[in-house]
Amino acid sequence: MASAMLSLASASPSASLSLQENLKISWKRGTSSRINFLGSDFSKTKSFTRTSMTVAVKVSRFNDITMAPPDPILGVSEAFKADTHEMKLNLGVGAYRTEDLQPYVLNVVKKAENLMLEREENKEYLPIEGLAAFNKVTAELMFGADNALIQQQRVATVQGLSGTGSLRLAAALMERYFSGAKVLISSPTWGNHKNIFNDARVPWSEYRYYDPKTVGLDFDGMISDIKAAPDGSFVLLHGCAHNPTGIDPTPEQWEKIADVIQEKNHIPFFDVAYQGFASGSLDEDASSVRLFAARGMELLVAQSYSKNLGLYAERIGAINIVCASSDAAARVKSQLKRLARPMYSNPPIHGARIVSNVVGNPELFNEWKEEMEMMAGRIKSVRQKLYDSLCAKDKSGKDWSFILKQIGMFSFTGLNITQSENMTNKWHVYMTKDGRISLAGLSSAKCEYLADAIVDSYHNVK
Ligand code: KET
Repeated sequence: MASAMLSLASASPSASLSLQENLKISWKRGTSSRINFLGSDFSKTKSFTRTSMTVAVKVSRFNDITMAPPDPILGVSEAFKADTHEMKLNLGVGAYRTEDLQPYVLNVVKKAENLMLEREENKEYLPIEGLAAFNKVTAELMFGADNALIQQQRVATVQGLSGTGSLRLAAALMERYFSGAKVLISSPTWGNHKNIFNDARVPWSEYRYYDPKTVGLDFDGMISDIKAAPDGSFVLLHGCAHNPTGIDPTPEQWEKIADVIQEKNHIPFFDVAYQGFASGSLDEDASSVRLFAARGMELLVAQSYSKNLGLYAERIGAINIVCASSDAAARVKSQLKRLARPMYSNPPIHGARIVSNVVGNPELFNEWKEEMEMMAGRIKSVRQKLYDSLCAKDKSGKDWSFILKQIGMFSFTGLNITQSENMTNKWHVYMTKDGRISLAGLSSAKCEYLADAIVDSYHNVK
């Protein structure tokens, strides 16, 4: 912190005033710089009469830095923690909770960690591209172990700092090698996408996705916006369980999206943060990516194990870039490593070992699938119960069936900002301001309370 020794006269609002007068003015004006004399506050000094001396004035070099706003998603959890109301409910961040609303560590994760302890594995640095066993199983999980792409070594896979870090690394590659190309992102999308591309200096624009009238997909809008984009743009697609809407294209619609992307020579970029969480099946949730890959298209896929293995804080995921040849894949991988090295050097090992132990071990893999079905099933059951409660409580005839049509962790309620604020201020239900609620943070016991809050906010707040 900057601490400049200044003569009092030069630091004073007016050099002709006495020290005490100067101090009074300075306190009244509420100046933020604290004036210290030999380490003690002037405010605590009772009698001080000498007028000429040198004092230390702390002048921050960071004075021009303004306070950043809280994060629209992670900031919600901070506000929730500060609330002491007994009915408070955190439906902000997409993180799975048990029926008792407690965080959940999967049994397969505990087993994988026990294996790691038994093997007394070391903590040496990983290579820049991450743990080889992890990269192998993660690409297999995404594309299918028997996919020819893998045998042909056409996938450049690099372990990333979960989904976010993997997206960010790909964005850095786009900025370096596709200068000027823009990325199309859905409207709406996960709040962090725009930040990621902004920080990487990749230009973006939006394509239509959500239609508030039908509370469904604006498929025609989406297709025409993708068509209208300059040839060779990147198109960011949510592989499954679109965040925040919970609305995914049908398999037929995916085919048409792939047609347009191919016609336009665009590059599809999948963000897959919820594999297994949409349908309960890992393969089914990878089908959009596999459909594009089967057409021989070059594409990018960012993966995350935050949700499906509950490894939120381990920061484990990957970026996969499918290339037309193994040669291109090797070069792309080398450049991803080159970008990663000065950014974070190499990735953490703990989560990578957990994933490779679970996905690479048939017994644990099957157990994982069962646990994932259990988690996805719990979310489906609270979704149904919330819908039933809304229908029972709301006598206005409003159709709430869109809640049942949405999939994944979230429900996009259609509540506007003021209504969402009412949910929090009056009902202590914490959620993002776009009207999204995380059903993964809801218990059956709280469905009725939540339905009361939604009905009140929807009908009594404009
Ligand atoms: N993509 C999407 C679509 C996404 O929803 C998230 C996280 C991520 C990537 C990145 O997750 P990571 O933990 O970096 O692998 N979404 C939840 C948490 C967050 O905002 O960070 C959320 O929307 O609540």
